[in-house]
Amino acid sequence: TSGGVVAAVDLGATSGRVMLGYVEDGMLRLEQVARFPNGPVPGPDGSLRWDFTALYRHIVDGLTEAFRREPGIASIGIDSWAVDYGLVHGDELLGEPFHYRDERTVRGVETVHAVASFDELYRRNGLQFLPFNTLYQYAVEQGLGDAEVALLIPDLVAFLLTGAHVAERTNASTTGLLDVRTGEWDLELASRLGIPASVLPSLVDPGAAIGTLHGEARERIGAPLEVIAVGSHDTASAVVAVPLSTPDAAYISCGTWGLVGVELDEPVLTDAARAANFTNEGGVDGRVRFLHNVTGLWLLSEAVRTWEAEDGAPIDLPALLDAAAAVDGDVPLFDANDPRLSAPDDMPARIAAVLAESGATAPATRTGFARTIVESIAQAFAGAVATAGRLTGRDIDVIHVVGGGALNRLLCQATADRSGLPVLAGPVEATALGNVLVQARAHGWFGADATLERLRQVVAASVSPVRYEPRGE
Ligand code: LFR
Repeated sequence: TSGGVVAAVDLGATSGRVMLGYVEDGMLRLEQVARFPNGPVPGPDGSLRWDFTALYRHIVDGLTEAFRREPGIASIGIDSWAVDYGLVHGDELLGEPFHYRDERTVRGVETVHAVASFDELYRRNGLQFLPFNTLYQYAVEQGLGDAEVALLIPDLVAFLLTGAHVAERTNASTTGLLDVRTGEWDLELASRLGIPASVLPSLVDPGAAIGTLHGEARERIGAPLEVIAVGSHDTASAVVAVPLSTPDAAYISCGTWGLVGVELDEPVLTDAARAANFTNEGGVDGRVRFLHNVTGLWLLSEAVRTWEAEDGAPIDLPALLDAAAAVDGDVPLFDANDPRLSAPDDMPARIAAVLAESGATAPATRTGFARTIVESIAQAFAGAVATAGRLTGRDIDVIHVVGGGALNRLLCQATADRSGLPVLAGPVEATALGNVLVQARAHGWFGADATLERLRQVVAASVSPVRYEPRGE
């Protein structure tokens, strides 16, 4: 077999990375070139934004270093969190992109639902209700009319690098403006919502060539490298790299969020799926990511951030989790998806308030608190896995946990215990691996027409998941 090396830009809500991905003898290996922090920053008007300008600088620096280390790079692929976008006029980005946790979306939901009910939207776009879905953000977007084009974050990076306007399809599926049946823009819905068709770029599929580095990016990075579309929604890339071990396996892509579900060939748009708020997002190769968003490690990282601010010193998270694992007896649980827990700041106080409402008392120690958070996430994971099985008629027999959460042993064990199912944890770097795999396939390194199943064999050959057995009562 053949092989080579590609660069993957992978932007998460708390950090971004540039990686080199090597494919040799049907195996995959990643090397981290750059890692940089990310997170909400206050905008002018008190809004929550992303510091996209800084992110882009880190990306170009990282790619420059990647090319210096590895002049043989065959292409670049970009993925990030979903739904957020930049408005562009000419070469200019009209302001830093809003963070999906900004509260303006509340107004957007009202505006959109006055035109199209959630029931109708679900029939058209198949998406679970999340107040930050792009269409709600567009509804309150002042500058939409002045923009030449609106580009989702990975497409925005690709535009700055190459000059091309595209909308990669897996990520476009999270806007709410893509027809779930045809995979094309729903122009009728867009027009009813006052969204000009001109701001919606042409759709491309993972594996398509987007363009070649141009202008300043080409000068800085040093070569006319090609940018290739990958599953540019990070979750779509992560699902590519889940080494699904049985036909009825479920997955949890666990980072800031826990995306809990199964892969399907066709969307499920039943009343039951809508009521359970399950989403039909677009996957690579036209697959459907039928899943539910559970608030994931956000709860823990925000709590830790608050405690660190109180202490004025960093907290050793692995040590905290080890201590939390040793806590004896039951801890109180709360609903991880309570909307009051989605905004930043004061997470321990927010959780304590939610607990108090149900008559429970928050644990007095940080260790107890950490245990409560992890068990509550695991409980929500187990519930969503059971619901995914019920809604699809599948008898789920194993749960694959990928992403950073795969390193959290307490969470993996608690998920096994609470679901009664074995958990296979890993790969931790699923998102970057999925990004690399789709580029590698486009270069023909796995032979002509390699299927997703073939790509997953490569993952299975390259990483060994850690197995957690459920501990019965
Ligand atoms: C995970 C993720 C989720 C999406 C959320 C917001 O990183 O992409 O799939 O619902 O972030 O974009």
